[in-house]
Amino acid sequence: MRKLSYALLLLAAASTPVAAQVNTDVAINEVFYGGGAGQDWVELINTGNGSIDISNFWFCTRFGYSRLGAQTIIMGDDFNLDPGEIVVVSPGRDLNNSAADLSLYQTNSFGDPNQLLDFVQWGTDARVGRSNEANSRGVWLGDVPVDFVPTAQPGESVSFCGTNSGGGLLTFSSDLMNGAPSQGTSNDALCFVQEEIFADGFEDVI
Ligand SMILES: [Ca+2]
Ligand SMILES: [Ca+2]
Ligand SMILES: [Ca+2]
Repeated sequence: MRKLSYALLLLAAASTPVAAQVNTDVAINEVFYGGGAGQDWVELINTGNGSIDISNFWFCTRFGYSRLGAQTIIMGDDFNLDPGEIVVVSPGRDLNNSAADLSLYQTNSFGDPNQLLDFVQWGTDARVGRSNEANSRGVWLGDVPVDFVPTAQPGESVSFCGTNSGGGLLTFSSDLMNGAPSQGTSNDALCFVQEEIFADGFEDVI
């Protein structure tokens, strides 16, 4: 009996978790910035294979900061994202309607590029926020001129239609598209329509 208890003790010690690894496969999937205070929203998606607690992740836009866990969930159940799960949250401030950036950080060490997971900039090729960090991190191009998505029309959001996003992967402005919002659901309808247009155009050229 004593031997068994000792063995159980060893087992318990061996299975004690070491430092928790932060899973960072989370991406900015869509941004609606054209509203006023309290109307803008950000859609995030877990692109990885494990669950991710994003409550201590941060947004930064034009050097304004918001911790996700302190924000309102507009669509979705909580800040723990299962693989493929989408959540829509308030950015905690009025995102600029014509030109700004939005960064997703895994900590509040905003000057450290390694903490930056995803980034998007719209409306300007100037540095208005964290484009230097995004460029250093390799998630977005440009140390002035900065890559950027044209300003969306009224009522439109900007949706991610590319393949690699979040978790420190490089995305281009051409991976993003302005159009009808799909708040809380995949961007497939918008992205698919765009692919069809490209396909038709290609056929016409031939
Ligand atoms: Ca959840
Ligand atoms: Ca706004
Ligand atoms: Ca969407």
